[in-house]
Order: sequence, then structure tokens, then C-alpha cells
Amino acid sequence: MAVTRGFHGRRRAEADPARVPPGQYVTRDFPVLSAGPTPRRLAADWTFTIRGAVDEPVVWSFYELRALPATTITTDIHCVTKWSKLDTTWRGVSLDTLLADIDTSADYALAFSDGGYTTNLPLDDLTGGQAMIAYEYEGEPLTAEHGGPARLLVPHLYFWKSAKWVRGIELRDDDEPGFWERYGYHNYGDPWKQQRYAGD
Ligand SMILES: Nc1nc2c(c(=O)[nH]1)N[C@H]1C(S)=C(S)[C@@H](COP(=O)(O)O)O[C@H]1N2
Ligand SMILES: [Mo]
Repeated sequence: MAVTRGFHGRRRAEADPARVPPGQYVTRDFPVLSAGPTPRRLAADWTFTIRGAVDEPVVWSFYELRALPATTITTDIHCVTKWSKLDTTWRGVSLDTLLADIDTSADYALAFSDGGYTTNLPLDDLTGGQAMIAYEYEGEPLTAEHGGPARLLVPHLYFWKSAKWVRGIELRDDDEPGFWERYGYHNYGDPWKQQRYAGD
């Protein structure tokens, strides 16, 4: 049955339903979701480290990161608390670039952040153009509330995997659950499969 759009009244022009995972609603706001206080670290004091199952840890300063080839992506993000935000634009450095010269046997990664937050994911989900260390949002430096100086962005998984204030990733042969994963959230978190909680 055809429904006349006007009958939905004040509701904003509908988002393409094909872009909204099951159980999600679209918001224009950019909610702030943080499990603790917002760390406020100057870019000058920020580093990004890849450590763990590597010969030697590799460390980049913020300025070294900024000097690497950057990519800009426009993507949709999906929070497990059910909001989705469409067409968000981020600039940063692809994990492919950071991992390019790193030899590792690891299958898993554990991202770690200032404040102690961690989140785990398969290393394959960080490569192939699927993840970046983002330092700009909508053309502006990433604000502290949203994870600045820089955050992980892995938009194909629920947004809790996109660690704010990220300081590095630990490459691991075994899969170590992160902060929310230990509290019963799904280990993988595919929004299209509604993998919200362990067992989903
Ligand atoms: N370090 C850290 N990263 C985090 C979180 C957090 O509490 N601490 N929350 C996660 C959750 S649940 C979501 S939905 C997003 C929220 O990002 P935003 O505050 O920029 O919307 O960050 C994720 N990354
Ligand atoms: Mo979230």
C-alpha cells in the first residue's frame, strides 16, 4: 500500500531505509557517549603505538601521523543504544597505511585509549580500507568529547568499537575482550546482524 509522505507530518525527510540497520533510528544530533570523564590530551602529547605481536613497537607522534597520507570518508555510524547517524565525514589515516610495514602473526587487535577504555576486533576488520585513525570530523579537528586528538573509526561495526582517545592497538594471537565486551556486549558487533549482546 502506498503511504503519502505528507501524512508523516513533521517527520524529517525519511532516510533511505536500506541504510538503517534493524532496530536503529536515525538522528541528526551527534550524541556523546563516554563511559568515564573526557581525557583532554594536547596533540603535542599524543602518540599512537602498535605493539604486541610485532618485533618492535612502532610509535607515531601526532605530527608524524598528520604527515602520513590522509583519507577522507563519508560514512554512516551505528550506536548499540540504537541511534544511527548518516553521512558523517571523517579525515584521518587508514590502518592499512599504519600496518603496511608491520609483520605480524596476530589475528586480533585490542585498541587501547587514554582513560583505560579498550575494545577488541579481528585484525581483518582493521584492514582493507575499513578503519582509520580519525583526527578531523566534518572538516574540523576532532573535539575532545568525540575522541580528540584522534580516535579509531570502524564504521561497519557498532560504534563502541570506534575507540575515542585511542593511543594504540595491541596485536594479539588470542582474542582479548575489551571494556564493553567484558560487560556482556557482543564480541564482534555487526549492526546489520544486531549483534548487540553476547549470544545475539
Ligand atoms: N575511549 C572510549 N571510546 C569510546 C567510548 C568510551 O566510553 N570511551 N564509547 C563508545 C561508544 S559506546 C560509542 S556509541 C561511541 C560514541 O562516540 P561519540 O561520543 O563520539 O558519539 O564511542 C565509543 N568509543
Ligand atoms: Mo555506543
